[in-house]
Amino acid sequence: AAADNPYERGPNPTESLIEAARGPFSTSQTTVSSLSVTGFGGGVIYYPTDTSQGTFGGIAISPGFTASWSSLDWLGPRLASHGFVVIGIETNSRLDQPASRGDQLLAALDYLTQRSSVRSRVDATRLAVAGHSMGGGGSLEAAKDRTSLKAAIPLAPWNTDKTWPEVRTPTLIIGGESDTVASVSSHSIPFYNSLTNAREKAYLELDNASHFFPQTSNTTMAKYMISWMKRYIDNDTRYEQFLCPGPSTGLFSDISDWRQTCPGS
Ligand code: 9J3
Ligand code: ZN
Repeated sequence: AAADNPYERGPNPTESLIEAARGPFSTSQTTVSSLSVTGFGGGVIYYPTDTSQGTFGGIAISPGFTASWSSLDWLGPRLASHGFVVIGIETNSRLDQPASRGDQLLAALDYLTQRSSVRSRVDATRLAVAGHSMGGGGSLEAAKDRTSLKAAIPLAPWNTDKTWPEVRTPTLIIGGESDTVASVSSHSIPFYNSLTNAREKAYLELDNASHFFPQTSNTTMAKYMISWMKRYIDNDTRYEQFLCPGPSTGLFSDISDWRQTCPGS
């Protein structure tokens, strides 16, 4: 019950709740001009309109190489409607590399919690990062640099650095089985294997998915992102049922691989 966990938000989860196009919270959004911030390129903030339940955790998300936030923007309301304040960022340059994207994700979280118009809605102690491709590589960089982050979700991550023992943050890597830009054999899987000090980790591989799976609405990706963010930003153990044991990977699944360190094991 909420009495046991002050960060719990929303009803008891069901499979249909986490698969739905929207979660239980109504959301609004506000654009952040690049001219009003430093350290990243502006973006869009999505937030629950409800102010009656206390603060929400915060999530910063980076697009990939040459892409803008609009490439991922379906994720803004999808995640915010489950009770998170989400900032989807523009990078300073669309050519920025993963280490820079990591720094920009952290600058965006600092902006969100310290200066943004919604700062009073965000709990600055419960923050997370995600991103696509070089933005996914950037989310590993951000977690390495700021071990207080509660969750990280690299999506089809790309990075020349293959080893991430410095990361402590619970990290869910989502890869596409048929990705030829950031192949899972050279990126997601070595990254997952190298997360030897992450408090928890999981690897979700989407069957036959290309590098660009995060750029269109994807129910499987969304339901595990929501579950991971709820479990580790909100410490909401009601979501553990979707993560441990994880999904099946059989003939009729759209998941080709699932690996994890089950919470508590
Ligand atoms: O952000 C990405 O899509 C990275 C993949 C890539 O284009 O790497 C080649 C330099
Ligand atoms: Zn397959």
